[in-house]
Amino acid sequence: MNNKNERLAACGLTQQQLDAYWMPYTGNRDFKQDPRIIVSAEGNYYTDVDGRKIFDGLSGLWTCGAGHSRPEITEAVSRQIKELDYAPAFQFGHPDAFKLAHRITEFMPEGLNRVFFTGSGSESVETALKVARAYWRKKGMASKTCLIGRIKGYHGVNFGGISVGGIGANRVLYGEGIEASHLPHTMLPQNTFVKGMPTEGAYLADELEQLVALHDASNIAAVIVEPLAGSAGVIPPPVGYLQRLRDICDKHNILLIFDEVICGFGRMGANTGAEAFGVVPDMMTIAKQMTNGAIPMGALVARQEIYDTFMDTGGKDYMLEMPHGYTYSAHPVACAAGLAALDLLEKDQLVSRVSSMAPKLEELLHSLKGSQYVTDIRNYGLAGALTIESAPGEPALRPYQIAMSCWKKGFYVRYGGDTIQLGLPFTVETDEMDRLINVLGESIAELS
Ligand code: PXG
Ligand code: PLP
Repeated sequence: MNNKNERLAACGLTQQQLDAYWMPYTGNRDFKQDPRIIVSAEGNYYTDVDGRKIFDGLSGLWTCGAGHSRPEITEAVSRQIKELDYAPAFQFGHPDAFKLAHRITEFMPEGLNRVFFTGSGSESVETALKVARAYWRKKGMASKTCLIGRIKGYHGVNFGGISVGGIGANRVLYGEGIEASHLPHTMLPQNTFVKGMPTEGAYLADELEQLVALHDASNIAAVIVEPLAGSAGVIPPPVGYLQRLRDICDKHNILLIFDEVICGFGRMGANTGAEAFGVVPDMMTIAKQMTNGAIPMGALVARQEIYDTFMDTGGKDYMLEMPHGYTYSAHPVACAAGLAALDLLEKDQLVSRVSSMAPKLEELLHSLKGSQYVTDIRNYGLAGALTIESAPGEPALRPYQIAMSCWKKGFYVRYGGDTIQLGLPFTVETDEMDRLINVLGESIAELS
């Protein structure tokens, strides 16, 4: 169907309905001229309103690694919604919340064993930043408030997250945020086209010493980084970099937070980015893959000592130790989805499947080196990205054109900034990767 009105009619939509929806992170005007409407999904494929099967090259939005509509998850969700559709999260609990919290601690690196539930990655980040400040206050060090992020970091869209975030486009419209400083990013010119982790660049972590010299450690609460930067275009950490950040944080009594909303739950070929890169943070934010994307959910996972600090200084037992929480924290249906998603990850051994398929993605993706406008290629686990040389004055144009061409050819890939991003389903087959990379190559070749 090339005609927009035919397509709307086929899914029973009117122009007014199309207009009513203010779409997130979308070129609304472009979309509404030529809507891309998905009506169902199964395994590694979507079906669009034209009845076309489309390969899911980003696992949703980095959410659905186990593939779509897995019966184990949909059945757990339907069972739960029939039995317990909602339970208040404040002052009351339901069994699955405790079970999921415990399952998550088993999945985490040793030491991260207290789980605070949220409804999304953005909420997890706000929770982490608030806990970091409150932790130091509880310890009698109330001046430790400054938060340090990193250039190119993505930490969701709320005010704390965009303040520590380092993607200019996500900040400029919104005015003043909260007190934050930024480490430099780790994309060195000499690391272009490096496969996996670059060997050069650990020294960039030493910039944290400069920020400590500037602000003084007595004023710094925490450093937050994605172990591998996802949204900015899959930037793996240089070898030794995260370890060096860990060491400097320890030296100066600064909390280290890993934002693992993309890295967590298998994408790196290990349970977490922390495990893949061998560095354990003090707190970790998770979301997305946690429920295989089926129901919105996120969490903050903290070291016990952080939790205990709140418990030990919380006044009378019936008083709140931390006035913070969301209406949908530990939503019973989300908890059921979370438990089923973890079961599935383990039953199908999907984490080790990621590490066994990763070399193939690396080989195929890097075969695009030499294609016109491709100025860098990066990969780790089942994540990969291309940097595309800007068209004059329009850095986002070519990635958009590439992604739209792929969509027309039956492949969904993500475009953002000057990059094309892939986050393959953990269930991807080699021939699907072959076809995806071929189509990507064709779409790049078509650019004028
Ligand atoms: N932290 C990180 C590291 C993320 O990647 C968030 C926080 C925010 O999560 P919520 O659930 O509030 O969206 C994210 C989300 C992309 C893309 O294509 C990435 C995200 C979201 C949408 C698209 O790179 N990351
Ligand atoms: N705004 C109002 C008026 C509310 O009553 C609440 C929650 O009770 C919120 C915002 C926060 O909503 P949530 O808990 O879903 O983040």
